[in-house]
Amino acid sequence: MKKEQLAVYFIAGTPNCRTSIDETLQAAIHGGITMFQFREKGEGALTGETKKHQALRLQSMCKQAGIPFIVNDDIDLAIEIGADGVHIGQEDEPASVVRKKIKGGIVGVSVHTMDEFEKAIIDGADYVGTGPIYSTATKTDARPVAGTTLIAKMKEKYPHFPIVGIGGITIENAVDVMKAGADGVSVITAISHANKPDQAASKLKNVFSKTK
Ligand code: 3NM
Repeated sequence: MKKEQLAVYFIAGTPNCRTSIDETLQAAIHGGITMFQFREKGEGALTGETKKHQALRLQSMCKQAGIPFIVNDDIDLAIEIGADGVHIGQEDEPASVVRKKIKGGIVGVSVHTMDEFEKAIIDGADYVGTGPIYSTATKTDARPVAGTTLIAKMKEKYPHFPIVGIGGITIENAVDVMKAGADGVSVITAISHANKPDQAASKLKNVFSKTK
């Protein structure tokens, strides 16, 4: 994958969206997001065939737009529908195992310490997401707020490895995440709860363009 694809990385599942997830993603694509992750979690989350059909609709929108479609956690679904990749956390199967299953696809890993970061690199991750950078209400089991210090340290040691910040990122604070060295920002609320998700995505893209 190219680092530039992390610039504006939108994540969503149906419970995160105020209107339909299809409309929200279409608007976000229109606004210029560079990558999308289907993260179907929480109260009211779809399962089974309904989840699969939702995934297929979103995948097709991403394909048309030429942006990677990533599935959160559900490796079997990702393989079944031929997603561009998966994103896993520390509680999921080890990245080394997922790397083998997903073959040439993108493997993203959530990391919270330098040790987890270095292990993800060794295990064959293509990028890491680190957070929560700021306070977030979206992930109930999020770790303590980390700020941007870890991103800066990670970039100092591995300047070329793709890193995206996540957690509580907004149009206003995205600039600090980019300046700390992140290759992009991952957001749920900043786009999915925006009155105009297309404008929110486009503003985040502008922050990226001005800092990189
Ligand atoms: N992972 P929002 S924080 C999915 O810290 C996720 O690893 C996090 O949502 C981590 O942009 C988070 O609404 C939630 O804050 C991000």
